This record gives sequence, C-alpha cells and structure tokens, in this order.
Amino acid sequence: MSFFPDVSAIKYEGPDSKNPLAFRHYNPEEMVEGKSMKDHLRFAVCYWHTFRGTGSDPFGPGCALRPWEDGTDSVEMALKRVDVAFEFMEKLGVPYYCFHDRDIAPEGANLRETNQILDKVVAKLKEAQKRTGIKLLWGTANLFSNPRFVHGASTSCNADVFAYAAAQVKKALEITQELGGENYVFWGGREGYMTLLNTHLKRELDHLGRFLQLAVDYKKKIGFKGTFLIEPKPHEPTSHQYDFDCGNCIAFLRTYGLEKEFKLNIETNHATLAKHTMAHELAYASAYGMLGSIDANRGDLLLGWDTDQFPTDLYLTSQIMLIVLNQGGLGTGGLNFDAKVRRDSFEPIDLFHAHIGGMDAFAQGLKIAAAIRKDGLFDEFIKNRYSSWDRGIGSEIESGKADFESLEKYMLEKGDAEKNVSGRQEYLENVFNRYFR
Ligand code: XUL
Ligand code: CO
Repeated sequence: MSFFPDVSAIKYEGPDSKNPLAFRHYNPEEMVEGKSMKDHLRFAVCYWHTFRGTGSDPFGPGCALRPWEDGTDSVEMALKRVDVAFEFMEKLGVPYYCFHDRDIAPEGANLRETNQILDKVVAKLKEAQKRTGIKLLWGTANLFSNPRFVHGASTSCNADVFAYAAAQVKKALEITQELGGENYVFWGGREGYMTLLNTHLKRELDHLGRFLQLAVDYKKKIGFKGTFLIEPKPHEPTSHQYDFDCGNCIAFLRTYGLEKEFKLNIETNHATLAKHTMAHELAYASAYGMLGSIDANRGDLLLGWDTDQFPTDLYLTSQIMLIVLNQGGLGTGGLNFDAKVRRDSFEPIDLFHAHIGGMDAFAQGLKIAAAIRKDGLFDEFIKNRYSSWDRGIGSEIESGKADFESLEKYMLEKGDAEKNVSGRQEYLENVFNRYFR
C-alpha cells in the first residue's frame, strides 16, 4: 500500500529542469571538494513537523490533509505512521531522520506502560531502517508537552518532575542507541522562567547542570558513542530560556565542567530570535570547536516567534555551508529540516515541495561556498587585514612577550599608531554577490 501514490522517487534532473518534483542542484553522488554532496549535507527529515504537524495555530485547529491518519493517537496509528514516514523519506532520498520520543509513540497510563509502547514502535523503526538504509541522525525527549512539565523539566520547582525527566531521557538515550542514532539532542523546552517573583534562578541553573552531568554519566555507562548536542533558543515558550544562544550555552557548559561532553545544534530561527544572524551563531560555535549540527530552517524576520519555515534563501545557505566547509564538515551532525509547511499548504504533496526546495537550496549553497573557497578572495582579504599581527609588535603581543610597560615604551617612541585602512564592506558584499549567477 502506498501513501504517496502520485509521487515516485525524486531524481536529480539538473539546473534547467522545470519538473517541480525533481532536484535541480542536489545530486547525491556529485563530488564537491572530494566528498559527495550526500556526505557533505547529511540531510534529515524531522518526525514532529512532517509526520505529526497538523497545521494548528492559536487561531484555529489543524487543517492539513493527511489521508492516512485515522484521527487517533493510538499505537496502531503510530505503527502505520512509520510506514508513511519511511515511504516519504525513501522517495525523497534523504539519508537520515530525527524524532522526539513522544512523536513516534503515544503515552500510556504510566511510565512503565509508556516505555512498553515506545519499544513496540522502536522495533518497527529498526526494521524500517534496516529495509531502507535510512539512519537516525538524532533522538531526543519531549520534556515540554505533557502538563507535568508546566514549570520545566530539570529546572522544575517540583523534584519529582526532575526524576520523571531523568527516567524519560534515560529511556530516550537507550532507544537512540538501539537505533544507531549518531547524536542525542537536548533542547531546553520549558527550561527557563517567566517571572523572578516565583523563581530561584541559581537553584534552577544548578539543577540543569546536574541533569546534564547525570546524562553524561549514563551515556558513558551504556557506551553510547553518539555526540551530545545542546540546542540554544532565547525565548519561547518561556520569556527567559536558559540556553539562550551559543555564547550563553558555552559559558554554561564551562561553568559546570561539561564543555568537553557537548557540542551545539544550532537552529536558524533560534539564532534570529536571539537577534543574531545564523552565520554569527555558527561562526561563534565553530571558533570554539562547538559546532556539532544544524536545525535547518528560517524565521519570518517580520514576526517575533519561531515560524520554522523551510530554508530557501541562497545567501543564507551559502553562508552556512561556507562555515561548515571551513571547519571541515559537521562530523556526526547533519542538516535536519526542523521546519514545517505553512498552514495553508495543507496537501501531502506540499511536504515534498518543501523538502525538495530546502535540499536544493543547501546543495546550491554548498556549490557556491566551494567556489568561494576555491578563489580564496575573502580568506586573502582577512589575512591581509590582520597582517600587523604577523610581525613586530603584533606577534610580540600574541606570543605573550609584550606587557603594558613594553607597549607604552613602544608607543612613546613611535608617537602614534599606523594609519587604519578601510574595511571595504560594500566592496566585499559585491564580491560575494558575484557567486550568485
Ligand atoms: C523547538 C525546537 C525543537 C528541537 C528538538 O523550538 O527547535 O523541535 O529541535 O526538541
Ligand atoms: Co530545533
């Protein structure tokens, strides 16, 4: 039985193709800088938006047409959805997927029953992975939808909720390992606060640090080889999310001695909500060796919330791929489309258009980034811009030979600093635009 009977496997047809159900740039085996596009981009489909999204918003219920759904959250429906998901992903030709525990299986009457239901679905996912060769990029736990998490999970004022969250993450780690997951993600959910009038901020932060340490301990105990990733987000659902942005997360991890155990999963819409560009967040994390994976989407810059749209902006995808290539790839990470079709794109075929567009935008971004690197014009410009640090007083400062007294002596003798030269931003922006034909 087919759930997408009108769609066959999506093929690469080249830039001139007008076929909306074909790739114009994503050609999985094409080599770029000696590596296949497939291995550079490591695309993943996310289970939550793509197979659980209904299009509901604060003004109305879901209106997405999903003919395979029977309107229940039953175990049978969860099992059937695995077939839907794998047919979709196989036709799209995507190598990975990602999920939260609660996307793939409904909850039972208590934790024990919930875990048993989860195991049933995991067994079916494992079979589907084996049959199709599609792999798990990362798993995670949903510690925010159930009303028990109203005050947060590890940062809840209710110690029992911390314990529940620990049990849930323990299980989520086990199933991620069982399915060969290459990473495990911690997104803060409701870890944050709305008002200081009811919040012990320091105690909550200490609890978050303790929680992550316990997760690291358990990871080592079971020998889970994947990478642990934290996904920063500044606001939503709380006013003050504890994992605000990359700078904040790195400082937090260092404070609690966890910086060697985690990398970051950086999402475009979260970067822009923090009033950063995605390029800034990626460059910042990469500079500290902390860029692990990417949630590929975009926000609506006119709206102040997380719209999770599919990425189509080539300027954005080429900037992203430039930073990824410059750091030698994403390692175990990948590009996960944490993105949803708009409410008014309610037909199943829209799921294909959305992912094809996102994959093509990143494939084109990859080619543009490789061309930029081949010419090396920006590297050369930056190298020259900082050349005063490669000699004389600059190298004395960098190597630690200079102190305030020697610097004063140097400057008293010289009288004034060398003349500055222009930063040439407009010229450089024009050069960047040359690569978009
Ligand atoms: C929420 C978000 C999540 C994480 C996984 O804004 O991005 O879907 O990616 O929990
Ligand atoms: Co995300």
